Order: sequence, then C-alpha cells, then structure tokens
Amino acid sequence: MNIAIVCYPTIGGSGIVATELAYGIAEFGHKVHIISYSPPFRYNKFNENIYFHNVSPPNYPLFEFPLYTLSLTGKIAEIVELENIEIIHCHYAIPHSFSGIVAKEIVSPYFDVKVVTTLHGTDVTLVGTQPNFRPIIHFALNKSDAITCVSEFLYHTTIREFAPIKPIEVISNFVDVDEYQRKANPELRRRFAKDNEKIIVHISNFRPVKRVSDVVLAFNNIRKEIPSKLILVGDGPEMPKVEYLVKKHNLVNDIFFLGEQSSIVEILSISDLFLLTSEIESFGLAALEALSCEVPVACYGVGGLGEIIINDFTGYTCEFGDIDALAFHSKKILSDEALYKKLSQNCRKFVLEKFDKRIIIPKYIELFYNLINKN
Ligand code: GMT
Repeated sequence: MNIAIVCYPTIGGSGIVATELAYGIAEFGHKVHIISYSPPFRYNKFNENIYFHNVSPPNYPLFEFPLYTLSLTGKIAEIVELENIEIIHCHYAIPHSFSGIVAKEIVSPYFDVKVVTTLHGTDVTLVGTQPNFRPIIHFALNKSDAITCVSEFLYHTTIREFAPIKPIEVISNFVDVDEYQRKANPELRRRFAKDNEKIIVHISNFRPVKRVSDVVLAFNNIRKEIPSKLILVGDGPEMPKVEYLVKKHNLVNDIFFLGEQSSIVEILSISDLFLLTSEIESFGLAALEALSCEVPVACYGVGGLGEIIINDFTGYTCEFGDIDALAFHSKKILSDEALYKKLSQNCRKFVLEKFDKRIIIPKYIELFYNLINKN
C-alpha cells in the first residue's frame, strides 16, 4: 500500500503515535509518506520505505497569517497524485482531517483515495468544542471514510459531542515494547539520587492541561516522608510557573529540569514512579511508555487514564485536584517493597498483553486494506 500520514511534528502524543505507526507500517513493506511542517520529533531512524514531505506556507505581504491549512491541503493533493496514495491517514482533526478531505475532493476526478481520521484528544475535548471549529470537525468526521479513536473514553466523548454518521473504531495507542523496556543503569541512577533515595519522574509538554504545578506540590509532600528526587522532562508554557513554585518551596536541589528529550527510556529506566496530573487525558501515552518500563503511575482518574492505570494493579488514580491523595498513593507505592514489586511486574505484563505495537499496528493495516478493497 501507499499511505500518506498527516501529523504534527512537535513533542506530543499524536505526532509520536503517527511516527511510530509509520515505522510499524513500513516494516510490513508498505510505503509511507509523512506530511508535516517539519520532520516529526521521533522520526530519527532511517527506513527506506518512509519519505518525508515538508509543508511550507508561502510568505507574501498580503497574507498576514501563514496559510498553513491551504498549503497542507495542496501538499496532500500533490503527494496523492505523485505517489499514487491510497490512504490519507490524518492524525488530529484540526486542520489535518479537513485538509485531507478537501485534498481528496481535489484529486477525485483522477484518484480514488480514502481518508482515515484518528482522533487523539483535545481535537474533540477542547479545541473541537469551540464554536467556530465544531462545524469543521463535524464536516471532517462525516466525510472521512473511517474514524478511529485512541481510547474508549474518546469514543464515547466523540459520539456525545459529534454523533458522526460513520461508525467509529477504537484502536488504542501502543508502544514498541522492545525499545521501551527497563535497562538497569546504576551509574546513571547515582547521578540523580543517593542509594537511599527514590526517583519520581514527570514527562509532558508543560501545557496548562498537564497541571505540572500539581506534580511539584505532590512531590513537596512526598519528600517530607520519603527521601526522593524529582526529574521533570519537557518544556512548554507552564515552565515559568513551575520554576517559581520550585524556588518558593526550596526544592531547587531536589528537582532536575531536563528539558525536551527525544530518548526517554534511559530516564524511565532509573525511575520508581511516574506522576501525571493532567486535567484531561484521552489516553496518556507517556504513562503507557512508563508502564512498559515497569514504572507504576499515580495520576488523577480523568479521561481515558483509568483504562491503563488500574488501581492497585498498574498504579493508582485519585480524584482530580486531590494532591494529598496523589501524594498518599505515591508514598504507599514507594515505601512498600512487596507492593512495588507486584505493581512494576504488572505494568510490563499489562502492556505486553494489550498495547504491544505487534498487536495494534495490524489493526490499522487491516482497516486500510478493507477500505481500499471496499469498491
Ligand atoms: O490532544 C492533545 O493535547 C494533543 C495530543 C498530542 O498531540 O499530544 O495528545 C493527545 O493524544 C495523545 C496520543 O493519542 C494521548 O496520549 C493524549 O492523552 C492526548 N492528550 C489529551 O487528551 C490532553
């Protein structure tokens, strides 16, 4: 098959899923054409079946705002024609699905191409419900040849918000379990913590929705009883607020700011607990990658997180905003050795059974084959 994947290149789950999917599909011998405004963050290994096509909006004095959606649409139509694309797979509805649908329309006299929309989260829960975007998403969903959601939660939310005429398939996110596995590294661990200290980690894009300040406050509570260090990975608009809190609570020597990192297995491999404090998370890919590296997760029980963080099995969920409960569960995990052993073993087993890319990627491939062979 010849498949175009349209995605965001920035650090964030939808771009990561799209890129890992590109590698997975390419391994089956299919040709994948990634279309975006720069090479995606995790597109860092060469594969002869993957091509990257850059979208660059024209710079003209009349256009005060870059015409990205139009440029993207034109680029998709061009690649469909040039590369004989059979499937346009759009990750995140705005503007990707919209552009995919219009590109399909442009080439329709000569090419029969199908559009698959994969919804990831805020394209439905936050951005999608804004009044000026709602009709666009509605249009894009109803015109897509297939729609997928990354979790049961997102499936139900999409039905409630948009009631698309097409059936929606849940194809959950996945992880490369061979890459995301714990590799003990005592020397690296010692660079961050003393032998008697635990390591807590948080990884995100530091957007307001992630509430990273809550991570700092929970850590401040935890460290009063459990000798520990916190590693913060990522960067984003909330960083100044987080830095302020760290200074205010005198935590400068206990928290490491690593910034954006493309390889996180090494960091997860020296971590004992992943703290996640998002106010909404349709799936929580970063948490899944932690589980795959045997790191239990403590988080708020919001969105689709309850589908992967199972209480007393892979970690603990608590009520949104209850920082004390988050700290309580974290202390429990970090102080009870038998519990810790049980949880960390369950984490890996759970991922191997349900979220291994070898289980999930064939579901996308089957969906593509069915669409191509429909007529
Ligand atoms: O929706 C977003 O905030 C953007 C998106 C992204 O590009 O990171 O994140 C969503 O998609 C991920 C991959 O499917 C999910 O793991 C995240 O839970 C989801 N984020 C939210 O729902 C906030």
